[in-house]
Amino acid sequence: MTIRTIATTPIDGQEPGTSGLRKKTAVFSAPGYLENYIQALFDGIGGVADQTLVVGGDGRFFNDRAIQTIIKMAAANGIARLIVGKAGILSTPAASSLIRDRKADGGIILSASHNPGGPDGDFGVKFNTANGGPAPEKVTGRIVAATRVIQEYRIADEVEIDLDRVGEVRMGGTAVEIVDPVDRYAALMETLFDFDKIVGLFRSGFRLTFDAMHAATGPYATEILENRLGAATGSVINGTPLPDFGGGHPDPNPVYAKPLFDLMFSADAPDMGAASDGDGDRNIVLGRGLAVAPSDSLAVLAANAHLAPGYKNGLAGIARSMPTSRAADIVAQALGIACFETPTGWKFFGNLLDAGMATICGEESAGTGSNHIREKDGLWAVLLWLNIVAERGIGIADIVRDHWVSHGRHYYTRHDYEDVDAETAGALVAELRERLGALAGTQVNGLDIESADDFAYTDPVDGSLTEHQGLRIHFTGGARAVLRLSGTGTAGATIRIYMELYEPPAGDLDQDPQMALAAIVDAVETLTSVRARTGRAAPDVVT
Ligand code: G16
Repeated sequence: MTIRTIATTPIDGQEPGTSGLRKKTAVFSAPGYLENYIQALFDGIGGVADQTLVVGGDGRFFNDRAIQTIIKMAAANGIARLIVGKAGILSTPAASSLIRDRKADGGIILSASHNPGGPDGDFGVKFNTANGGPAPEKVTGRIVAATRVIQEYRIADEVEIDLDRVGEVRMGGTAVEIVDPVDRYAALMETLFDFDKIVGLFRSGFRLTFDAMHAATGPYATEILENRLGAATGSVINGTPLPDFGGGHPDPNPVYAKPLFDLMFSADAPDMGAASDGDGDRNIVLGRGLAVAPSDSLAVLAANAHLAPGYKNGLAGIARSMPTSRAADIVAQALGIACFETPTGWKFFGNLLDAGMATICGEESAGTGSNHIREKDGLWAVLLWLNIVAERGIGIADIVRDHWVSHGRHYYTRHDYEDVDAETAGALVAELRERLGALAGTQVNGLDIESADDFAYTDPVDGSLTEHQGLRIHFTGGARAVLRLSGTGTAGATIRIYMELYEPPAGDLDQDPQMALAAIVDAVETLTSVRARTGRAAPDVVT
């Protein structure tokens, strides 16, 4: 094997955000960009000689070429073994599971998640550690440091590997193993859920539409839902992964999964609708005429998890990201277990899961998962919902309403202002941060502010401190607003404003969330002038 050592210089801005390094595809595919980052990644983790890494991506445009480059670079850097998803495709949950099962030293996941793909879309690279979870900040910090001093990268001068052929080939001293991940993942799901019970549900005529959005989950969903569980053929739609996701935006929210939402609110709605995102870690679940808010989904799943065999002994604890509604806290309180509040980013759940302090985790951004892996898992959430429906014998909407009746309802909404000029967004946040200290005890639009702060998190396991994770404004009576900048966008800045209001069980549980939260929305506008400053009449996305 001939190894070429190519001289290079640092490239600005190779800094991972909430979930890996995400950039426009054109940036990632420019000569040397991916190579620089991959070499810095290898250097940052102390080299890959004699290691085993898992590699795969969500199948988006440039996925295949990027994997060929990574294989040649890993071989040139002396790696012992690469475990690569067939056709270069691995859903993020499957990658996490593979890293753990095969006791790999880590994995490289190529995905920009829910962001659109294609030559004009986005691309991303994420590094996961040996526990199967996203690298913690101390690891990404070392990778960033390596990007700033890189002087050369190493790449093997070899022919490309046939990624479609399952089996093992060699590149110099490196074993390159191409695996089909679907069976292994399906087998893991069979250990957690009562497949017979769910088969019975489908036999009784239960109808499901699962929108795989032409992304990574399609093959797993078809195998598990249709082939193993007996959902009617055609229950999985858009099941073939495509490099441009069929021209769609693989984000399962009301804007980008509109056809599914329309179906579930139509007269011919099936019993359950669900969708996952580009790399299969996010999910949305809908009943007839009801989209389950992701924060509610976490709470309902946690409250009912004991109905599934994998969780029959109960939960050790629940964890949610700070902007996620506090519906899960009420469940934890009722169950007598802890509820942890972490910054946004699945990486912050890793330590809690590893330490056995939390069993189920979730986020408002349509992510839920458990200690079976170290990533959120879209299909897992759908299967847990199915298992719960099969056990309880009532529909999704009834389960959610029943939950509100016993625990109260957290009205919740997130307003996103996308592609905002980065300076404008930064100034808006900085000014509000400056004023936080003076807000407590004041009134805005007739609402009393009880406290306001800038969220900081001390990891209870390793004691690490993460600051500036979102500005919180608590109103008297328990309502709150949170404002932060997204760490996953690739164009300008995205301002996210999260608002919630708790209605106790005896209160009015059937309001439209936007109506219920209108006063908080107005108060945030008064405090920030976000619409005027961004020049928008309304948010771009409302969840
Ligand atoms: C990633 C993270 C999540 C986070 C989400 C949104 O998800 O893993 O923890 O909630 O981004 O982050 P932000 O608000 O910073 O844009 P994914 O599915 O994009 O990998």
